[in-house]
Amino acid sequence: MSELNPELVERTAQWIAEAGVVVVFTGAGVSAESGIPTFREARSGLWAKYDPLRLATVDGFLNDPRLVWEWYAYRRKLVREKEPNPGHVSIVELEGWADELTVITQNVDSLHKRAGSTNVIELHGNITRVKCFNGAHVYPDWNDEAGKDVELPPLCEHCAQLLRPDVVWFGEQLPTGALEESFRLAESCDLMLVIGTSGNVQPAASLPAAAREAGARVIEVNPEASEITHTAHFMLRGASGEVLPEVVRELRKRT
Ligand code: BV8
Repeated sequence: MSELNPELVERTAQWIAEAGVVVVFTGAGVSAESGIPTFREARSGLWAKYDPLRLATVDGFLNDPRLVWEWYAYRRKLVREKEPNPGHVSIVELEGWADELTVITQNVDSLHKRAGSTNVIELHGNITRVKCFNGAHVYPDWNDEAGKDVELPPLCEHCAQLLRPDVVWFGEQLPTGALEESFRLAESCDLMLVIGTSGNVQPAASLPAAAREAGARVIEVNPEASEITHTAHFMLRGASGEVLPEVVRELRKRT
C-alpha cells in the first residue's frame, strides 16, 4: 500500500462526493483477493493446459462438452467456497455517497450481489446459472452435487438438449438489454470507477472510453497498467481490496 498516493485518494473521495451518477465497472481483479484467479491467472492453475479462449466458446463446448462442463463445475465450486473481499464491500459502502451507483461487471462469480450491491449488471452472465443449449430453459443456482452420477453434461429435463453454463462465450453476443443499459449509463454518468480489468475483452472494454468521451471523470484502480490506463484521468495503483477501503475511510472523514 505504500505506493498509494494520498492526494489521489483524497481526489477520488472528492469526485465521488461531487458525483450524482456513479458507475463502477469491474473485471476479474476485484475478485482476486477473494481467492478467485483472474482470467489470465486461471491459465496458470489446474486448467493451465487448456486455453480459456478455447474452452469458453461454443466450438470448445461442442468439441468436448464434458471437459467444458467440468471446467465450469470446478469454477462454480470455487466461487461458492469464496467470499466477497473488502473491495466488494467498499463498493457497496460507496452507495451511501452517490445519488445513484450501478455496478457493471464482466465477472460471472456473483460476488458483487453476495456483498450486497443493489444495482448490478452482469455483462457476461453468471456461472451459477445453467441453460439448455438453445437457451430456452434456464436453471438458476445449479447444484452440481444433485446430478452426481448422471452423464455430463446433463440434459435439459424439458427439451433434452445438452445443458451449458449461462455465460457469454467468446464469439457470442452479450445480452442486448444489459449492453445497451451499460452504454447508456457510461454515457450519462458523472464518474466511472474502473476496477480490476485488463481492458482486453470487447465490447465491455469500450465502456470507459465511452464514459470519458461523454464527459465523465474516469478513475482506474489496478496494481498495474492496463488497456484502460490511458483513458483514465488518473490511476490508484494498488489492490482493490486495499485501495477501496482507503477511499471509504477518506469519505467518512469528510462527513
Ligand atoms: C462478441 C464469460 C461479437 C465466460 C467472458 C479477435 C479474435 C476473436 C474475437 C475477438 C477479437 N477481437 C475482439 C474479439 C471479440 C472477443 C474479444 O474481445 N476477444 C478478446 C480476447 C480479444 N469478444 C467476444 O467474443 C464477445 N462477443 O464480440 O460478439 C458478436 C457480434 C455479433 C454477433 C455475434 C457475436 C464476448 C466476450 C465475453 C467472453 N466471456 N467471460 C467465462 O468466464 O468463462 S470474458 C472473461 O474474460 C471475463 O468475463 C472478462 O471479461 C475477461 C477477463 O478480463 P478481465 O476481467 O479484465 O480479467 P483479466 O484477467 O484480463 O485482468 C485482470 C486485471 O485485474 C488485470 O489488469 C490485473 O492487473 C488486475 N488485478 C489483479 N489483481 C487485482 C487487480 N485489480 C485490482 N485488485 C487486485 N487485487
